[in-house]
Amino acid sequence: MTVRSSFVVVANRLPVDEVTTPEGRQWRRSPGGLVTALHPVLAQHQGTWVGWAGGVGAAPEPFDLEGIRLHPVPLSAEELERYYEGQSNATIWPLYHDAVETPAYKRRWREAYRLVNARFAEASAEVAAEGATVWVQDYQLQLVPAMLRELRPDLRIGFFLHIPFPPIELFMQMPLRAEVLRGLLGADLVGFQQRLAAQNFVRLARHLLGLRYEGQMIQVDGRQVKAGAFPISIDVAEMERMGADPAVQARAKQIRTELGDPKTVILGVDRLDYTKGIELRLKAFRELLSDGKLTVPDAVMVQVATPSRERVEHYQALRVKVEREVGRINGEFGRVGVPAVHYLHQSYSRSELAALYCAADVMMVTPLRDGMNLVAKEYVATRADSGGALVLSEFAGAATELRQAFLCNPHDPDGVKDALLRAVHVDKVEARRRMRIMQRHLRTHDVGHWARSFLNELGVPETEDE
Ligand code: GDG
Repeated sequence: MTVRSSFVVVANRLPVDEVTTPEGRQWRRSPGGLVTALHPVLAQHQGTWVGWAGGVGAAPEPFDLEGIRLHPVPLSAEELERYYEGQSNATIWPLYHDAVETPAYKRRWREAYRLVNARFAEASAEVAAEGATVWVQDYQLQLVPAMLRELRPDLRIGFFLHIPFPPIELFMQMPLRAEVLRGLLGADLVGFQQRLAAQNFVRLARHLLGLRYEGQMIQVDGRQVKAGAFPISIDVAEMERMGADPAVQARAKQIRTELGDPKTVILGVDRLDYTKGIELRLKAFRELLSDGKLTVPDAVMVQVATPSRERVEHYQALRVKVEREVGRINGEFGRVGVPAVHYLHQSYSRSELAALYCAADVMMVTPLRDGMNLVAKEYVATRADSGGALVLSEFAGAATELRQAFLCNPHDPDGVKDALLRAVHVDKVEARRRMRIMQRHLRTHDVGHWARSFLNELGVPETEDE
């Protein structure tokens, strides 16, 4: 029998990984801010999470894990290629990130997107109790709110977009534009990372569908749809704990030793994605070495580039470009046993990441466009010593909040070089002052605060934290 919940989260992925243990294959809760934030609400309402479990073909039966009901939605290999890699990650992702790579438009991708979104809507309709609240997440599922409302007009529906929402001129390129907009307008509340994105959305509603709006409230078929900004955050307490953990600190020290005890460790941590500005960061470092403003081995760079979307063409091309640049820098400025850039195309544990954050004098977060960028927030929260300096792109959502970072325009190479140099040479007292202000901000703006603000606005009663 299907269990019905009064609170349902719908996201492309379920927050679990299948792992092999001595007792056989088992599900384990995957780490991540979203599930941490939503866990208390889900647990309190005997909530259900609807999403893809990974793997293709038939989906596993619904199951319970740590007080949450998980309801897997199946994807075939072809759907994975067309709905996920195609429409989601080769059409919508680049388009919504200012088309920093050219979006590709394919009819069969759109058809698969529609079909898979309908499947998610049906699964959500099945598990939601009468009058339940359903919170749909992100760009892979933009058609779900309207499809779900059609099936279940009794539900309260929220939607949150984790990536930027583009200006009208860009959005208008998309062949599926009216359907996507109508899809989103199926929600009662549509949340964005930034105020500007919410404004883009309400203006688009008027431009494309002729809808009237006042402030951030849009009139649709006699209903009111509210748009708003809800900047996402991280589990600050957890990052602070890790930063203060003696084992993490010892590992940070060891990392510095392994790097040859340089004066300055410069760090980048990103999914290997063309929106993250990895190449331009490497170029800035190379030019500073070649100008003689930085020298190896006094300064070294560590770039963690976590493998991501490896079957999508732009990602394959990016990997080639980044690795060529790393090779060029090391060829020119490295010595035997002393590379200038330590490039790691691997995935690390949370505690190893925390140790890297603690080991870094300068953290470079230079996306060309980013909804928020959690790495920037994680770096700040982890620095129990209030040491380190953050170089941050103005085009990351995080720049709205982390004003004391060394902000730069990633499209201007001289600006990036200048911000990096200022961060390298900043006076310790000044660096600490900046760090402390940002840390104070994060303590009151963690991911729990994000979830509560959104759910309050949607009209869900306040829940106690676990
Ligand atoms: C999207 C939006 C928005 C990275 N490497 C490893 C690893 N990570 C973790 C980081 C961080 C997360 O992945 C990346 O989050 P970001 O926010 O930086 O970027 P996206 O993946 O693009 O996320 C973004 C976010 O959604 C939330 O709304 O901020 O703008 O694009 O938490 O620490 N984690 C582990 N090993 C790694 O090697 N364990």
